[in-house]
Amino acid sequence: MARRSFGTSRLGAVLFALVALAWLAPQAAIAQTGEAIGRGIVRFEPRGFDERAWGPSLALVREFDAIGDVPAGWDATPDFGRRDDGRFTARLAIEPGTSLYGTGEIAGPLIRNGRISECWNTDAYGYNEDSKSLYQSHPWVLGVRADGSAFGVLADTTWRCEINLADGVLFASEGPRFPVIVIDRASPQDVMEGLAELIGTIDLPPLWAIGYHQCRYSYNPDSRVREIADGFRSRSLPCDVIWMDIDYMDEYRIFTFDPEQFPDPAGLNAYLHDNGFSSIWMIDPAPKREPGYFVYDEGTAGEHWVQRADGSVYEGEVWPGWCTFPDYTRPETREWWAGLYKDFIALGVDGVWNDMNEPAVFNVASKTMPEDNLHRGGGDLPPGPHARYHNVYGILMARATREGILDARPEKRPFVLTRANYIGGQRYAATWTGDNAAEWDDLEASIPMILNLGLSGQPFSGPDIGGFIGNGDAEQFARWMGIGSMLPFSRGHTGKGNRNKEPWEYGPEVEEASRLALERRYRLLPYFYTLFEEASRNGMPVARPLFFADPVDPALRSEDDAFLLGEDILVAGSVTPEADREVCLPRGIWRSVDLVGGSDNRHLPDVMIRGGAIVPLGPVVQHTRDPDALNGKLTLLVCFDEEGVADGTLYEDAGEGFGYREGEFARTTFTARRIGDSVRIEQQRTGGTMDAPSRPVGVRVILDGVVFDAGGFDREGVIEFDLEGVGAAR
Ligand code: NBV
Repeated sequence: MARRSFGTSRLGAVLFALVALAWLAPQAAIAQTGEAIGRGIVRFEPRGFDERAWGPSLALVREFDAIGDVPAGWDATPDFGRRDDGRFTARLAIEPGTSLYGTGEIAGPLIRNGRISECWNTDAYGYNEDSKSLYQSHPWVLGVRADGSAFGVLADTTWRCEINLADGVLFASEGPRFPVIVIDRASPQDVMEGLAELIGTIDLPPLWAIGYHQCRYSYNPDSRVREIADGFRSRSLPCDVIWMDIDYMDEYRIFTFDPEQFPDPAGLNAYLHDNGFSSIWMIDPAPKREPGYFVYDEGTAGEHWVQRADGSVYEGEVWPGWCTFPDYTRPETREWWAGLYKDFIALGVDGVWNDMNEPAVFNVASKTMPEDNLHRGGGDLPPGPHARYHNVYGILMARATREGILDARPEKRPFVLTRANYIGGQRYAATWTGDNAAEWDDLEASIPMILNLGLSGQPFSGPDIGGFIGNGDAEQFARWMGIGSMLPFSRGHTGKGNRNKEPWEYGPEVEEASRLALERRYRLLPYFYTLFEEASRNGMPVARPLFFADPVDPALRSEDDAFLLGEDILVAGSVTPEADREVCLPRGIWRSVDLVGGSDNRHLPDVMIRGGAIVPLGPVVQHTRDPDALNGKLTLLVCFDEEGVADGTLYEDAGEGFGYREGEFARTTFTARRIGDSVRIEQQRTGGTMDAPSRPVGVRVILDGVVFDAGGFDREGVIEFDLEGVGAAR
């Protein structure tokens, strides 16, 4: 096993636990009531919970009515209480052998037993595993018992909330008494589906958003953006998106463009589109306080700003200097904010990046606005102090942004990336793990961070590949590309003043490793897209922990140097300066596959397929605007189980737009059987009304150490061939 300095120190966990136990100290008990709101889902309320003052849940996708009493024999019942420090608590005891996960965006190891974190959205520049709060809040814990059955606990509060896993699961929240929802089901997967029933899922992203993204703080002027785009194409490095960070703005005024450096944003977007790229542009929440600047003037006229406790407009310092902050709890303000995107999107902007929306404020110790600032609410949301609405500032902003993009361009799927968010926020935006550093520890943390976000309802996330802070080195960068290209959101990014971190900047060896890494991603695109579609239906993470393959195997519970993509692909690479690694594999057959050649490249992780799986592969394309991304040759990668059987699924649609909601998609199930040397694969349409694209079909069979390639098939009926007849590819 790779040595890990970022999260497995036993001593650290024990110390944490001791401190945590001290905090658990005397607690006054509060009685509770519970009611079933779904299959294996019970909502508990502490006595004295004030439903009317509470308002609607911002986590849940809708209100849930009771469907019955707490089921007989239910024992996942929390105890409510009040701690000495005044915080209301809810605590669920756990059985020995229970492993805890989730808690949202958190650095450190995958397994969270013994850890304490706090839901309080924080601009956590340069965080590490001791940082108790990062940018997002997910008051949610997934527990997996020794027998593989699982439960999940959601503290349905937006207030600052400690998650203390020193002794069972304890939530300790500021603010009023809060309800808790417990899911108790047969497996972690089943609990994830339950969570999706409660908090919803992602909307299916456009295909281009699943490609590789290239960013830096900042590519400016616009000629540099073109140069980067050309750099990818001239070197045949696949890439779908180029990002514009804050320096495109006119002195950091949101919804404006620097007249010297970005005089023609529409022209720049057209150039990117012509070259197969999409463009994403940053929008921060806080406009400059400057009479005459249209965003400030409109917001002032509409009374859209967050107020101080005394009712005056709150002002705080951010990039443009003194700024005002939209009060996204107000429906009128969200509508106004959404409307600002109309002209912006009309310039050919494909996606929006919301940063700094914790909200981050400069030159104050709290790094955010005063907790007694006033949000006026509206609609169902009651007025309340910032302490109540702080953790949902980001989700409300992302929601309004998404609605704005959709209004401006109703025929396309919106893409929003947000830094701050709240549980349920995957409904509106994807995310990245903020300002990490170009350190090995941070590369290592990338995997468990993405896995725990996935286990908290956010399947679309990734780290800054190459590290935001500092330079790192070539070896580390290449490894990060290898791992990062396999994570759900795959974007290279780095901070101002750092060395250039485009894949070609480290010399030919790293460029070649990066090319192979990116080609792997594009080859796996049909599989990734199928997984995203699944996530959009049932909330299953795209990147999953190894214990999903066998929740009963205790050896898999802490494995976080490797991860699964869906059920069928396992990615295991070294995340330390040492090239060797020892990963604990789930039982059954797992075979290494060479997706694009060069699988022995020492920088790249091992990619394995599960025995019993068929994984759909596409051709390597440079970007998803290439028609071959949807129509090019489909290769069925087949790895038989012990019985000589394998199956898999492929989801296809237009890659854009909403036709899929009316059935314009094709879901195909492939079932393969090997008898002696002969292979027979049945293709069966199992969903959708769209004609399956008439792409040529090939089959690659992975046997123990031998690979067979067969081709010339089409999308209909049965595929049959003889292994002897096609011969071994290698
Ligand atoms: O907009 C600049 C950066 C951005 O590149 C980064 O990804 C964000 O996390 N932003 C933070 C603000 C300044 C960071 C020092």
